[in-house]
Amino acid sequence: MKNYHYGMLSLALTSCLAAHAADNDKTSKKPNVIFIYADDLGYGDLECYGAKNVQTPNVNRLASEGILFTNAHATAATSTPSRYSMLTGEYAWRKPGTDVAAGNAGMIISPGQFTMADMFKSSGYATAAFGKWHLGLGDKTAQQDWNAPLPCALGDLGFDYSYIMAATADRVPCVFIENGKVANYDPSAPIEVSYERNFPGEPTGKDNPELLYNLKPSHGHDMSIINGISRIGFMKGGGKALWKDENIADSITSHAIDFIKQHKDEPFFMYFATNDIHVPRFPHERFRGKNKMGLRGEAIAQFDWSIGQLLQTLDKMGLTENTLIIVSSDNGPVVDDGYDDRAEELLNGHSPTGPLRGGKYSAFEGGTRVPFIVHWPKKITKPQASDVLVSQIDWLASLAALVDARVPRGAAPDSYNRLGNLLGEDNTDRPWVIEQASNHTLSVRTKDWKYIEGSDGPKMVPWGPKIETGYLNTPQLYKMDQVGEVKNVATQYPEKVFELENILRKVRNRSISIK
Ligand code: NG6
Ligand code: CA
Repeated sequence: MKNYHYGMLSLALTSCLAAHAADNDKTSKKPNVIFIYADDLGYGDLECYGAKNVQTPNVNRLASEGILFTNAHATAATSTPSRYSMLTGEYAWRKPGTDVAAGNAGMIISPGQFTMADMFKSSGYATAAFGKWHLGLGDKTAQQDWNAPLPCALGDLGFDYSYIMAATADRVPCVFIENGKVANYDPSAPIEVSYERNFPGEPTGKDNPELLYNLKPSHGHDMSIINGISRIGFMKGGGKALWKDENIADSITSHAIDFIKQHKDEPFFMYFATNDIHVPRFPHERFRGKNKMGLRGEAIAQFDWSIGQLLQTLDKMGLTENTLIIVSSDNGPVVDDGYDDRAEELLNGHSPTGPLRGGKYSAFEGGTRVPFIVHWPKKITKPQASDVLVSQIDWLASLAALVDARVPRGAAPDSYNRLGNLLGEDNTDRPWVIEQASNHTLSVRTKDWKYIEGSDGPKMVPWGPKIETGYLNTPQLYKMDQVGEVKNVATQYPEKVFELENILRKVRNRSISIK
């Protein structure tokens, strides 16, 4: 009896100790990290940021359990430079060839560069990328053979696994690339791609508008037709490897879920870059007719659904607690970006930028101030909204600090460890943030001011989208205690203009640093 009792006690004790050890193990275990990187999602496009015409319950959940940032900035107002800077920690404007890339651009990040994925990998993480890439593939622009493994791809940049779109959904090739090879390759339909000339006999949106049964262009986008939608660039073949736009979110999401399941027992880093809500907006049937903003609203709902799927998977596997999730966007929003999807007429009072001026492409805040949410239940226990000034350029150095990774000397030169900001433990503003507009005009944003350097360029985006560029041939200065750039006060505060100009000059020539 006695023995039995002792036995029970010791059994209970051992299992208690074991549980404790497991607990310790769990607490010391590195968090999984998931970047959910939306495309063209504006500061005002999510319900938790004030959107009224669309429900985003899954992002709302992340915001209400984590930190919702109201003064967070992408580094550029278009995709390629923004992604380049975020993934390498180097401002894209330092490196030629980082503007919006064609679908047959060669790899823009060179294999020798240190990337976010290298950083996580060096710290023992399994790493993967899903969805929109838009940073080039293969070693030479326009020379890729899409029918064979590409000589360099994401595996050379630190990603163990990748299932991506070469560029954007509005650019050919319209196939997924899995680990550097066309996924679901169809040998009966060899793939050819050109951004210069069409292939004989292939229809285009321009010459064969009767074949555009899914979406018609409003400007540009009148070249090869895939899935009843014309694109930028020419492509031939593809066969069963060609994507269907309505299934893109499902494909990306299901591959990401598989990756989570496969790596549930080791720390993983996942770059989950959605196609939503970039054009062509063509979400799955099950989202149709459910939003009064039409396709653009439905694409936002689909974006939120993808997040819900990831969360459900993490919840089911007991991984949510120790997974750090970041939700953000590569640049600000645009309404008509080249397809006749009625986005403009159906806004129904919705403002994609919220109260901000400008939008995608623009030097104004709407171009680069984006939604930003950090969720990590184990560490962030006090949900909050934070107006601390932060930039995506710092993600690399900050997360390196979190996972104890060493960044090689000279790598990620513009990225600073601001981990305290991201976790809500330090609300000191970044002293300045640099933003790049689509014509390379740079701005310096501080907590209180915004300086936009003088530049050539029209007042409005000249090719279709109705967006103020923020360009002026003299320097502009705005007080940021008013939301959005209200009044240019450059002539009233010449010393302030000088001070911010000076910061920009020093950042350019790398003679300034911050803590
Ligand atoms: C523009 C495209 C636009 C979009 C953008 C890149 C035209 C007329 N417009 O050139 O539709 O693709 O490039 O967007 O072609 S981004 O979000 O990937 O930067
Ligand atoms: Ca974008």
